[in-house]
Amino acid sequence: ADLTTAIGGFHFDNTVMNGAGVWCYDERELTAVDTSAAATFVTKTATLDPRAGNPNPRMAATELGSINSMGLPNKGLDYYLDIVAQFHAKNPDKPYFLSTTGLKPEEFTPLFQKIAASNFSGLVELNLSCPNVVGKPQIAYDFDAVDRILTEVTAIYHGALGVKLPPYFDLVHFHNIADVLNKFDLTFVNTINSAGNGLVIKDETAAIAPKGGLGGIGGGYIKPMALANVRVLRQLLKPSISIIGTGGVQTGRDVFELILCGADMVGVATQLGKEGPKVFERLSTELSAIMDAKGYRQLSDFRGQLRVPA
Ligand code: RRO
Repeated sequence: ADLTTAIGGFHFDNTVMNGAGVWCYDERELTAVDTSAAATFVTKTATLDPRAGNPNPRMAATELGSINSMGLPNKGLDYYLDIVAQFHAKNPDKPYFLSTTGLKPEEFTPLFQKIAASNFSGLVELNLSCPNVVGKPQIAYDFDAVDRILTEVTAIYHGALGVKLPPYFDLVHFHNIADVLNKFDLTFVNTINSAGNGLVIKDETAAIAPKGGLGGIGGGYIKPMALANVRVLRQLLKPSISIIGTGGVQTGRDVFELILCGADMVGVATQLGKEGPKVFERLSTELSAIMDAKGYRQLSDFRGQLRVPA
């Protein structure tokens, strides 16, 4: 089957990629995703200055998924701008995603001035949903803050821009975030980040150390929330905003279901961490088999076509 897709004017030869944070920290990891069956990669979320992140242990995999409180460890914006430029030089027709965020309100302008001044020509994914920096709330749960940040950023940055969102759990909140995002010329939305501040216990002990054991939950635990967030945001966002669906993908069936809810591209994080970059080949093969069995030749044959009982 034909698994090609597009986001804005950017074309991709597959529909699965990594979710930010997994297999994207440095040149070695990015190269492994770049040379896999993945459509492309997104970098680890970059801050203006490099960060070490939270103390270990800060990530744990479980049978059902994962918990992490990495605390935004990254090599800094300059590193990722430089490395993406190198990949772009080798593969001029392959669009790449750069993830970034500010740690305080004053950082967004210098971040985007720097990106605008660089030769970056891919898509920027502005992470508004990191749950793990001590003392910092998840920005996208504050709708006025999102409005202020996007007003500021879109005034100085005119390249392709999207936002990474946390899961929403209330229909009023879906409307609130969609009303803000629809005011801007965004190219895409990526939904969902991990579900913030869960707790996993092993042997009467929290699985991770930071934040008293609390961390973002990923994997199979959050798939129903990912499906709902993709589905409802597809219904509420203007059609010019594409959707990357991320959350709980373990099989080609999960990729299929996110597309059925309206996803244009699908992100894989927890399962990529467990299985490594060969996961993209398996997911593509499984998705193709499902499409072939149903007689779907391309993703647009079923994208957004979820049926609901009458
Ligand atoms: O680095 C992290 O702790 C982290 C980030 Br920035 C994020 O967006 N989502 C997540 O689960 N962990």
